[in-house]
Amino acid sequence: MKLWYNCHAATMAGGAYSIVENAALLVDGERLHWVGPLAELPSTPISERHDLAGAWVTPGLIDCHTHLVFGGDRSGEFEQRLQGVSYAQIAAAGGGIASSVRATRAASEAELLESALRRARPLLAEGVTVLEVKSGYGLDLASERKMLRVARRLGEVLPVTVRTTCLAAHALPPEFAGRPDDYIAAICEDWLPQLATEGLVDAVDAFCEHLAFSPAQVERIFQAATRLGLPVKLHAEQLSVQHGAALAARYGALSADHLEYLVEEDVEAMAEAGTVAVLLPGAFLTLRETKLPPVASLRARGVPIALATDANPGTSPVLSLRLMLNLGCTLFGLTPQEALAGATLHAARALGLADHYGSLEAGKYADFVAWDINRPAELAYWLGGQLHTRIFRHGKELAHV
Ligand code: DI6
Ligand code: FE
Repeated sequence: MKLWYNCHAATMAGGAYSIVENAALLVDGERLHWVGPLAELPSTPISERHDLAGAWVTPGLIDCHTHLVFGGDRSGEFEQRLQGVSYAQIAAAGGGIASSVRATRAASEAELLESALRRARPLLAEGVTVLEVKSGYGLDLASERKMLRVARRLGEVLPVTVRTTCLAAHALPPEFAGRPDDYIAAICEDWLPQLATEGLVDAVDAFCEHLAFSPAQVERIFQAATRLGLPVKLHAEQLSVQHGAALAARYGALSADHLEYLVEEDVEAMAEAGTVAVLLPGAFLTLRETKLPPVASLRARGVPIALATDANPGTSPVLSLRLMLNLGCTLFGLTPQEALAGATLHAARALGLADHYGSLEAGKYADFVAWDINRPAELAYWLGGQLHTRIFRHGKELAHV
């Protein structure tokens, strides 16, 4: 048994933000054996003792919504939008998601891995130990497979747990122009069963929006996922009311994400289903959206709220989850405590990993970060920069990433 002591811990134990001052952690191999006040340390043989010098310890951060794997570069679109060209105009001119699809199809697996590694490393360096990665810039079977394989490789090359999500229903590819229902059929009948058999899919997502797929089309995707025993999640209510969140809740979705246009009755559906609300302030900021997600109702009805980067080349070029803690507070009105729970405890639940990750509790993986800060609120307070940290994953300290 290894002991970490001389620290305070934001444990998230018992399903909510919670702290232990003058804490200690006992680690048995890859898992936490005990976490509590040092004064109550159980007597057990200890092989190593580590002094954390008064640090605050949190669970490893969890980024539960990213599109980290993609080819190409859309920083030129950023400049166009600054000149007043709209996201829709850029898309109509062949840019937007279609531009990432062309570049992703043209890139080799090695090239995609190399660029994804460059984007993942800064996330890991600030304490992310679990990362979700979506497909959705391939939009043909071979290219979706390529993206998901690269996502899996990220988890082999880097010290991070990766969950893969198939988002083939992200946009309509040119091959299916004018035939969205045929495209949905290809995903449901052909692609998903194959990709699932190949072990490449941990969950299934779709983009439910007037400029993407309708609730009826999304429902077919959800039915196919359910037949394959795969959990679902949804890009819902990002730009308009589609009642995607209620549809997701009906299918017991792990999460509904974005939610700026979420309506009251659908908050209730999410609460009843236990579906996590994943808020993405990076996309909100980048699109200069003004409609706020209904945080007060989510809170009032006890819907767990997670925060994630939505790292993607179009609407959220975000490489810092800790910055999302700040924006979750400043833009959406979360408290720093809610923000931290959102990037640990509730993010784990949004990935179906709550039994193993997201809090400092006996039996879970010993993924934790020791921060050189005075109060946990500092994690949401600083914009950017790199706080001094020691990062531990599965019981072992990471030298560097
Ligand atoms: N919502 C978004 O904001 C991104 N995808 C989605 O479903 C946009 C992705 C892009 O522009 O590349
Ligand atoms: Fe997204």
